[in-house]
Amino acid sequence: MAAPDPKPVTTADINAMLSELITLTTLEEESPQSFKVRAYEKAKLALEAHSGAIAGMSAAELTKIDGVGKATATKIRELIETGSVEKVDRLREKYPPEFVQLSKIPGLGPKTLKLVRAELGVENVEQLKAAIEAEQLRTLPRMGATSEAKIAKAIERLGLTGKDTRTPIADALPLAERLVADLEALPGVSKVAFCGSLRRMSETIGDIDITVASSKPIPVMEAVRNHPEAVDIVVSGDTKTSFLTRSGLQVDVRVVKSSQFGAATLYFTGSKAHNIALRQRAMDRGLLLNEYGLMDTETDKVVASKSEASIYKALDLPYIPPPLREASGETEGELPDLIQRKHIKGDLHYHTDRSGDGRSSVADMVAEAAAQGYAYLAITDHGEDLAINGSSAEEMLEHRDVIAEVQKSYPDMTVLWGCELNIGPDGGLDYEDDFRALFDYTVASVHSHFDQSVEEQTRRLITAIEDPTVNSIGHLTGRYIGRRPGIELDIDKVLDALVANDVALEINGALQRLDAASDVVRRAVDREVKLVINTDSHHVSELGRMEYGVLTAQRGWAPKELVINSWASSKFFRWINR
Ligand code: DGT
Ligand code: CA
Ligand code: CA
Ligand code: ZN
Repeated sequence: MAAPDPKPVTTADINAMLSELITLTTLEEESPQSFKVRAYEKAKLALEAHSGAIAGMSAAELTKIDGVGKATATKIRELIETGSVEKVDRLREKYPPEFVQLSKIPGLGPKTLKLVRAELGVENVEQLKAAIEAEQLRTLPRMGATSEAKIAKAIERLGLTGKDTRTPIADALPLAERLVADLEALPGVSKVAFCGSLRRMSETIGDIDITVASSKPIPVMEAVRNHPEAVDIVVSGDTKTSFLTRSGLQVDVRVVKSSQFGAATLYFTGSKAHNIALRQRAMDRGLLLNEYGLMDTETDKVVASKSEASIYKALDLPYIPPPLREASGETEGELPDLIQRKHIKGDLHYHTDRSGDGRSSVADMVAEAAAQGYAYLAITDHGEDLAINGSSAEEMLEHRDVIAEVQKSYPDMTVLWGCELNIGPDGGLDYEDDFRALFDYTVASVHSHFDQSVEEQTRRLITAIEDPTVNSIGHLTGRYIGRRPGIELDIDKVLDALVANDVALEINGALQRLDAASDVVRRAVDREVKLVINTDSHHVSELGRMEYGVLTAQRGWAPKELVINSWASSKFFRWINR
């Protein structure tokens, strides 16, 4: 195969470059608040909010975008023209991936990190753990036994230990989607799917598994080895290649015949325990199930292999969606009438640029929701107590008029004037009670005070749930998967309060959050807690999160009937006005 032309640089590549530049510059400047870091961050947000094709723009055109400075524009052009950015390459050498990983540990800021490296020679997690064990961290200036213990706990919670390092789904899924698209574009490839824990919507991913259907595996393997994400080849054979990405994430790509694609995707999606249950079921029927197909053991004849659905059918099972394949009852007895993306009739946690962190206008956000075919929408900009991002009562009243004006253009979609209320440290909420009661719809969420005790946090949540102006609880724990642990709660007590007060529990579809988590959703379903699946969009590009929210709901076995934003308008409005 001839050397492929250099791949054109996409918006996703530019975004990835800027993210990396921000991470590396934070280390270099020893502060996330440094002028340079803030300039790159500002530019990244501005480019995300920009609708035009960035890759075709000149440096001069780029700097015309509000927020994009000359330094960023030059680097973007450098990436487009040469395929790399010299400054990034230089910083990468100074801060290898293993070292960058250390900067993700809460409590270990760039200044401390520099000190730990210079004084103790720590370059990676293993060495950091050794230094903690030897009680060396506490000897550094501004450090002590308490901060040392805090960092030790953070390492444990993030699972950042050598080979056990798991990647948050928010980092793995976009990469997998890009790889799948690139492989689909290869000649001779008929189907591509990512499988494994990622397809089952696990919160963290050990490695990415991709299955390709093609009758010509050799050139597919060559293309995989030459892929720009493949910085290190682990193994490569005729039908399987494993490589590492720059961040150290492993990707396994396997090529199978088109006729065996169903059996292969079923096998590599797992889970292992689900596979074992299916294989046992096959044996009970005189059949053999493996990654090539479902076979009759007497005649060796293939019973099913082309599609997953045909295999489940031959095993007398309904099609089991991937998020349920965890051997937690899905092959025994009835499945619920699961919520699906097509059932969703509205988004009920949705920001505009009225919020300090919102990046699209009311008109644009509403237009994008209408394009989804939604019947209703709740605009829930931040309440007044969220420093810098919130709005005063007066601003909210003006906002109501703006929303009412935009509403006129969308007769088929009801746009609600809502609010995302902050749950204070004691469970108190934004605004006066009377004012709060004016909103058409509210979602109340925790945004601060993450280190109270379980008892305090539980009380805090229940106080908010009992407030008569609260319709739903947003992102229950406030976690960022793999980055920030959420608040700790007595989940049973919180779920009981949700039922008693008829308040809905949000499943937030942002990949960093996926909060409430699927195991909490399943416990909520057992108690018939009402659920609501939202995107928490802050920009018109974020509405696709609804799919991830739905998959998380499925992983929690959520039936359609409990999901309030799958209800017809009449039923939904009766519920919020009850
Ligand atoms: P991960 O990568 O740790 O997040 O989790 P998975 O589930 O993606 O696991 P992985 O990548 O080791 O293997 C992918 C799938 O392949 C797994 O979900 C089920 C299947 N598989 C792997 N090893 C075995 C095995 O020993 N027995 C069976 N029945 N299936 C296996
Ligand atoms: Ca995997
Ligand atoms: Ca694997
Ligand atoms: Zn929000």
